[in-house]
Formats: sequence, C-alpha cells, structure tokens
Amino acid sequence: MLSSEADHFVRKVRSFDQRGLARVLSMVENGHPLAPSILHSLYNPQRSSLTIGITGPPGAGKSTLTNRLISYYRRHKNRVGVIAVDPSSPFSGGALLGDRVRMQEHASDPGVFIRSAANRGHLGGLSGTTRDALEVLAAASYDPVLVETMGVGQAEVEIASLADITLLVLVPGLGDEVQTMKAGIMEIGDILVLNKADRSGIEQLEMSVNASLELIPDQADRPPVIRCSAQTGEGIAELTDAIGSCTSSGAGRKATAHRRTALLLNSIVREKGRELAQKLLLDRYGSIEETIESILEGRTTPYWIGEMLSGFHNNKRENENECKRD
Ligand SMILES: Nc1nc2c(ncn2[C@@H]2O[C@H](COP(=O)(O)OP(=O)(O)O)[C@@H](O)[C@H]2O)c(=O)[nH]1
Ligand SMILES: [Mg+2]
Repeated sequence: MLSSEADHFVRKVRSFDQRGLARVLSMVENGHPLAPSILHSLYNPQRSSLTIGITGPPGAGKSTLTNRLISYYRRHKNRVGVIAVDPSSPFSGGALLGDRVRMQEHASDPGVFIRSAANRGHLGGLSGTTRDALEVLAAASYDPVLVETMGVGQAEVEIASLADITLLVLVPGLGDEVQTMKAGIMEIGDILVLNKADRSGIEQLEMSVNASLELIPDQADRPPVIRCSAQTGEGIAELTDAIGSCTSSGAGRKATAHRRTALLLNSIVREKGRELAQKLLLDRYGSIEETIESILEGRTTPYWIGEMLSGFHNNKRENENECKRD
C-alpha cells in the first residue's frame, strides 16, 4: 500500500521532524490522497504511547488540567502532544488572556507539540480527523498525547472515547450541566476527575458522583474518582498515578491494545458505512434534496430506503412506486 512518496512522510513522522509532522497532520486533516497510506504504515496497535482524552463541561478546568499534565509529563522527560478540539482552549489560541500566557510556556518548549483541531476536519468529520491526528502524534512517539474536547456534544464524546483513557472532569456548582453529564458519567470516564477541590461544594459533588457509580453493579468496573485542583496542583500526583495504573501491567497493556483496536475499527466501519450508504443513496436518487422530494411525493419512505441500503432490495428501479404499503 505504501508508495515511496508516502514513505517519505512516514520517515519524517518517525524522525522527530516537527515540520514534517505538521505537514502530515495537515494532509490527514485535509483528506490528502496519501493520508490513508501514511496512516496505514504508522499504525501500531501495541504502541506504547498513551492517548488521554480530557472531557467535561465548559469551565470545568480542562485546559488548566491539560497544562498541569503537560508540566508533569515534561518533568518526567516525556515528549507531550496536545490536540485541542475546544475552540475556546488557550491551546487553540482562544480563551482568557491569563490562561493563554501561562500556557505559552509550553508553546515554546520543543518537547511539546500542540495542534489545534478546533476549526478543522469538516471533510472527514471532526472526530475522524482528530482520531487520525491522535494516531499520528502517538506514532511520532509523543507520550502521552492529550486531547482536550468540549465534552458537551456527541462528536466530542466520540473523540474522548477514541482515546486510550478518558478523564471526565466535573466541578462543584455546575448544577444542571453536571446533571446532564450524569448519564455520561457511567459511559465516558475511565477516571472521574473532581476538579476545583479548592472550592466549596466538592464533598457534595463527590457524594452525588459516588451515588451514580453505585448503579454499576460490579465494584471493579467503577472508575476511580480523583479529587484535584488544577489550579493549585493538589491531587495531580494521585491523578497521574491512576492514569499510570490503567496500563502499567502486562494485562493492562494488552487490554489497552485490544480496546484501542476495537474503538478504531468501530469508528472506521461507522464512517465508511455512512459514506457507502450515502453513495448508494446518491446513485439512486441523485441528491439528498431529490430523495426528500421523492419521500414527500409519496414515492418512497425513509424505511424503504433503509432496506434498500441494507441490500434487501435490488438497487435497480424495478418498480416506480416503492410505496405500496399493503
Ligand atoms: N478555583 C479553581 N479554579 C480553577 C481550577 N481549574 C481551573 N480553574 C479556573 O476555571 C476557569 C476555567 O478553566 P479552563 O481550564 O479554561 O476550563 P475549560 O473550559 O474546561 O477548559 C479558569 O478561570 C481557570 O483558571 C481549580 O482547580 N480551582
Ligand atoms: Mg478549555
């Protein structure tokens, strides 16, 4: 599958060439024809680089926590990759001036590679391109690769679920927003981070989070709950310990490799399934608008189309009126 041209870019990614890496990320984001070959060649399910999704409601402290984690892993001599999907993140060039200045210290550190995905990826979809950018940074030996998302919409949740480990950041006093994250608490977070522990209301938050977790019958399946303050640094060591213990054992590594393979495969099957279905639809009806017209005029229904896409109907126009419902 690998052309010599693609091979050139693969070598750039593997040789710590930051400009080459940036170029490859742009190719992936813009759907360059060489991108699939490059991704194919770089992919290694057993890679040791860990990808960490950081999600949670706006204002929870995800950017501040990301900043803390960068500092922590840099102190341990790791090269750290950051993908900021949140457009308001200082890592994407947005947000509060004070935060931005604090995070600039990392921007000039050659051991930190920061990529904003905030306004990209409209072609393959935000989650698809972010997913692939994550693999590229991991293949470039950034370890960990941190992905800050907004954590409020489906796309962001999906991105978080593509990371090896997801931190769901919750804070006291977010009221309704924490309530709406409740359902997600069960599904999203591998580690629940109760941030702003320096604020009042942290006990209350911990009690309500623990109450939600009791709904998970097997105690071993409940994610760890870590209190911290991204602002003061309190609890960050406990958090990084929890992250480390997810994958430090041989069994943990094996489970991580299995999980990341399953998630990536699932994501690609879904993406390609959508593309294929759309192609079949356009082949038959010409455009989405024409499809809608056909439905409105009573010639077909979305359900018939669904069956057609599953291959249960012949993809030829054998009868003009698909809508005989008796
Ligand atoms: N008191 C307190 N404030 C924090 C903490 N973490 C973040 N903040 C503040 O909360 C605000 C939102 O933080 P930010 O990291 O931008 O949140 P994000 O929207 O989730 O990325 C900023 O003003 C931070 O300085 C914390 O642990 N304690
Ligand atoms: Mg942010």
